[in-house]
Amino acid sequence: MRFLNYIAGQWVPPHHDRWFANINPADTRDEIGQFPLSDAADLERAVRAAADAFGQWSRIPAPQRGELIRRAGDIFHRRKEELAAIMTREMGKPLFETRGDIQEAIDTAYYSATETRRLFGHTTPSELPNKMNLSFRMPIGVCGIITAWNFPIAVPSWKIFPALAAGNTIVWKPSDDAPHSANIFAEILQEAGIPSGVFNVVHGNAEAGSALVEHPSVRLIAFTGSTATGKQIAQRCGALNKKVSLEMGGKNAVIIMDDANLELALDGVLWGAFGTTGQRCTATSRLILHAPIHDRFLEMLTERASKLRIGPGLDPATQMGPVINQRQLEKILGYIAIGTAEGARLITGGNRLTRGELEHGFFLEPTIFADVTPTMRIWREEIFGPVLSVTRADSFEHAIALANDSDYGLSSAIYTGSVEYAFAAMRDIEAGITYINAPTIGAEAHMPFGGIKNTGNGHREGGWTVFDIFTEWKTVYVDFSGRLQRAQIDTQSA
Ligand code: UN1
Repeated sequence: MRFLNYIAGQWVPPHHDRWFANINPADTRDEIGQFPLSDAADLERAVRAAADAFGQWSRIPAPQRGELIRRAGDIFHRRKEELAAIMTREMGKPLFETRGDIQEAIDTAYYSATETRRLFGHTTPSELPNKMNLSFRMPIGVCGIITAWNFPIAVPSWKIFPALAAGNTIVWKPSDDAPHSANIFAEILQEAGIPSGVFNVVHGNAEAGSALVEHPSVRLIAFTGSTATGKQIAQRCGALNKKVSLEMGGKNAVIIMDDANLELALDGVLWGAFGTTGQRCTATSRLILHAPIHDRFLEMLTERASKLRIGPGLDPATQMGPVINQRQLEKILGYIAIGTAEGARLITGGNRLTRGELEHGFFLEPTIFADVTPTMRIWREEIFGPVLSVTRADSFEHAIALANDSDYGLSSAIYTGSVEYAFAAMRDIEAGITYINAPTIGAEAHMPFGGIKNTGNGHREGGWTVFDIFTEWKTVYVDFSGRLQRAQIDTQSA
């Protein structure tokens, strides 16, 4: 079956007759369909449609745009089960997780819809008499959105709904590992009544992504994906003077102190490290254990990790699904070999799973390395798979130093019973997000989301802060004095 691009409210084939296959990672014999391998000509059509739609869309009163976004949230709610199955089939995570992914988009839709009645600006006193100062948010224009496959609906929704709420139009290049979900997104926005051309989907690989970045009418790029790709995009956007917002990699640490509730910490580490098969930018990939509990916790963790039920995400008994594709499977196995060669101690997992039906998918064992040191590559580099690197800390200060010994800074967590440790960690951990007695995953739609160091470039999606990405400020001075008033000059002190 062939799926199409969504441009100017129409479903259209790619300009050149080129297609790519979308495969179920749990069973590679199952092809979901062929999707357009679009090029610059397809992008040209989509960007033109978005540019043409901008004038009218941006002038619709924001609360009316919000009403359409709210409707989209309702339709996501109605189609949740159907869409969860589509997502699981194309990207592998279990159904309970894909349902959560859609819920995050529903939450974001409702949040963005209500924000259209705020979008607050500031008014300030003027330094001159009979003059008024105000400021408000303006939309930017055509926004280019490029996203990853691990949250095929939630993460795009973090960008799409606020961008629309603010009055922008969109061209979205979704991941070629989760294109079917993107088409459902388009169907839902169409049904919700988002006018033709306001929202466009163009499928493809890096060629399509780069045509989007390069297009002169695209004023902003919002990207979620790898740090390597994000940096390349940022360089191009720098050269072209485009606004760019980047959500990139993570190497998120959990600290467990000796006064922690270890059962609680155990559940949190398992969920953080092996939820979504470790394929989250917020996944727990480093574990720092306070020396007095190190051996005991490692034992508890190994036992539970080795019992996780691995299988196809469509099977309700499955706790951890496959990884996304062959390339990623090989990359993760490569890191496991690197960890062993670097001298880390492999305490569980490490292998591909091929028993029975699993041989047709990209299944890996949950893998844990102990005695990892901060110079090792498995400590420093984002693996994006079910691999956890564990180390030992002699003290709280040592634990914080280890957590901060990273080139990334997205999420982090500490498990402790002590107010002193908790508050010191909130202050001292270098990361955009810190959880106290909770795992590194679990961001909510209405709070800022993003990270420091190699994770981001200073922007925050989610919550009110996302509007700093998708708007520009207009400052307005209204002088009703009827005469020339000179700021700074007429107000000089003697
Ligand atoms: C991502 O991995 O790109 O907090 C986003 C979480 C999710 C979002 C993850 N709500 O893990």
